[in-house]
Amino acid sequence: MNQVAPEKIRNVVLVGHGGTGKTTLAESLLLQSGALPRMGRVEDGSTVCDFDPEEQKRGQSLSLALAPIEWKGHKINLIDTPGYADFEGEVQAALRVADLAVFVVSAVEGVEVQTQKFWKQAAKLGLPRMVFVNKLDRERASFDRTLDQLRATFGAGVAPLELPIGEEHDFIGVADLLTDKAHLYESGAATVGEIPDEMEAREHEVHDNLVEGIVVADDEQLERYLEGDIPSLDELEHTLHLGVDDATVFPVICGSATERIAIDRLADFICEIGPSPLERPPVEVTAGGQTVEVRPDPSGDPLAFVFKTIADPYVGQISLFKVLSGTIKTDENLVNTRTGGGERFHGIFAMRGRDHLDVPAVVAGDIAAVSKLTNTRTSDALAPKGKPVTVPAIEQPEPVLAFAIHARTQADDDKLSPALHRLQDEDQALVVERNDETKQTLLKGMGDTHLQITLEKLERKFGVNVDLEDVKVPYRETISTEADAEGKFKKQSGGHGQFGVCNLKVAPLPRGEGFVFEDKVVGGAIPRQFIPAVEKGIEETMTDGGIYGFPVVDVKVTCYDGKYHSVDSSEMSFKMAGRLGFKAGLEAAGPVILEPISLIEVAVPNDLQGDVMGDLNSRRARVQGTEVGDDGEQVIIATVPTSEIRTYAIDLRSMTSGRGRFTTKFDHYDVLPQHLVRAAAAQGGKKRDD
Ligand SMILES: Nc1nc2c(ncn2[C@@H]2O[C@H](COP(=O)(O)OP(=O)(O)OP(=O)(O)O)[C@@H](O)[C@H]2O)c(=O)[nH]1
Ligand SMILES: [Mg+2]
Repeated sequence: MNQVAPEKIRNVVLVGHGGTGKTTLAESLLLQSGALPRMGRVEDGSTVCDFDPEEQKRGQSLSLALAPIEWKGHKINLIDTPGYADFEGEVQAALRVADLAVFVVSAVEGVEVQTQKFWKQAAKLGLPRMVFVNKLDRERASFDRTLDQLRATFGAGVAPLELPIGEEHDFIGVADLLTDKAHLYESGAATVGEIPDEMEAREHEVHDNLVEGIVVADDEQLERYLEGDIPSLDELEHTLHLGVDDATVFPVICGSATERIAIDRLADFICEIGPSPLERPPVEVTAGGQTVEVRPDPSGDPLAFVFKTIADPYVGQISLFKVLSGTIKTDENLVNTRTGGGERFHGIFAMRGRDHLDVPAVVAGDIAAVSKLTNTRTSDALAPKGKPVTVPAIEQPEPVLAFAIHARTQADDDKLSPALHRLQDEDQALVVERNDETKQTLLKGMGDTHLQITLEKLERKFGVNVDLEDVKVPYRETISTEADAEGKFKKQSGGHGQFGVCNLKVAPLPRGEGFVFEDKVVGGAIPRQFIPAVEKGIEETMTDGGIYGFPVVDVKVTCYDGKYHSVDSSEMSFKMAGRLGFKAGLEAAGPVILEPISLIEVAVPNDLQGDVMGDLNSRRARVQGTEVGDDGEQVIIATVPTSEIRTYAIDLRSMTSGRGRFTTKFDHYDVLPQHLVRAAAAQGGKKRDD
């Protein structure tokens, strides 16, 4: 792969809803640029970018993939991304290192949910955007309908640069609205000619709209235009280029990835109107407590930012990085600014799908890969010794779904934790948590597909088999009334016996007050040194579990009397007496189960508010109120039992076809309604005949 100067680099992320044709478009661009002998197909798993077995099996992308191409003296670093909601983390990473986002939209389905979400994320980063309307060869494809949706969803900046010639089976090419020329295609090869007569009127009308749309971005040009002096093609392209750069103009072009129509034009537009890394605002990093700006200067201090980590079963760890400054050569020695540890760039290479293409060096603004860094992970920065800088980490979406996993065999268990670490290295959206209270290992992620694939990778890449369990609810228990109880521990069957008796009063405490122990023993009924043992026995029982087997909370225990034996009493006997007395006290004081209650905020479009509210009510939720969200959607705020929302991520997605999102956090504990006690108690493992 040839090295080019930063001004000739284009870092382009292909982004959009699942199935719009991003991977196929990357494939088509690779073929068009001569990087491939023939086109692979998603359906048979033969594309460059979907190289993971899980991707091939499903016919969908699951993680970002690189596909660099050389085009007319430029290097276009294509970054293919997954469109499915579970893999948003991958899109976030790609958006961080791209300089241009090409939104792939299907001319059949139009603007879909994920496309809108990713657009907002790109807008938040101020990233230049353009749209490729794909699948115009398909039945029911409509460019006009799609363009209307684009304008309605993304606003006035949407500027069509082309019109399709023909549609559905008759789709044969595009009309360029700037040059007024027709580009007709046969197996990817274009012939340029005049606009077909039947299109001329429409083409001229849209051409004029486009020119107007462009000149408004430049006062001098607008003035001349109003005086009838039409700017030249170069001037228009330059103004368009500026509008794209500052993310105010969003060009729309069109084609078909599978029919290879207008793919060359996409590559041309990327090079001609897309920004190079030099045209993007400098990256803000922190150095010595100061915020400093870093520009992609090839002669500057080397600075690499790792945006993706791959756990390759053969090569080991591969780190994908963007050079933010300087030039990085093979065998470069840099320092990981998070760990302070040295890292040597043994062999750097360009990654195209799973293939490694040797590169001698990587200049500022470019993207490449390196294997076997010892202790570097995604979002780490590497800089020269003594020049520590911190680059803002890639934001990761909060996990919304948890699976509880259990290693199938001891052998699996031995391998489980290191394997999970490796998977977390390559998948920032995956969270592994050990819940000491429910004694479960939880895998947390963005959805059921995300977690299912994690399990498949555990097995395929690391040979670890696990079984799924229900995620246990961290119930607690407490008491509802006061009661007196006696704990008697007596073992006097020859030899050193055990004897201890304590009399306890148990009483409920307000929620959240925990545990209070009161010593009201008088007259040495229990020798002073044994009273802490009573308290200890009670505390152990509270941790180990009460009547239902759940941790006990919010209880006051008063020890007010007891009996002891001068020989047989010991700390042990009074600890046991404390345990027994406390258990009996709980039993007599109206034990109740406390269930965790979460605070949930659900953001949904107005038209779905009723359904979502109704569904929340059916989950025993208490709606606190609603407010209007940042994007004008309705945000429902409610408290809801945590047990009722264990699969809410899946349920909300199907209820709202992916248009809803939610966040939750623990809020408080509340008494579990009686009719649910039996089911909950089954989890605690202790039955009580209520
Ligand atoms: N007719 C037609 N089909 C297309 C075109 N582009 C892609 N497809 C088909 O659309 C389906 C999805 O294509 P992909 O390339 O996997 O789409 P994607 O956007 O990468 O999907 P995700 O990876 O799931 O986000 C495949 O069956 C492709 O063959 C096109 O221009 N015309
Ligand atoms: Mg794909």
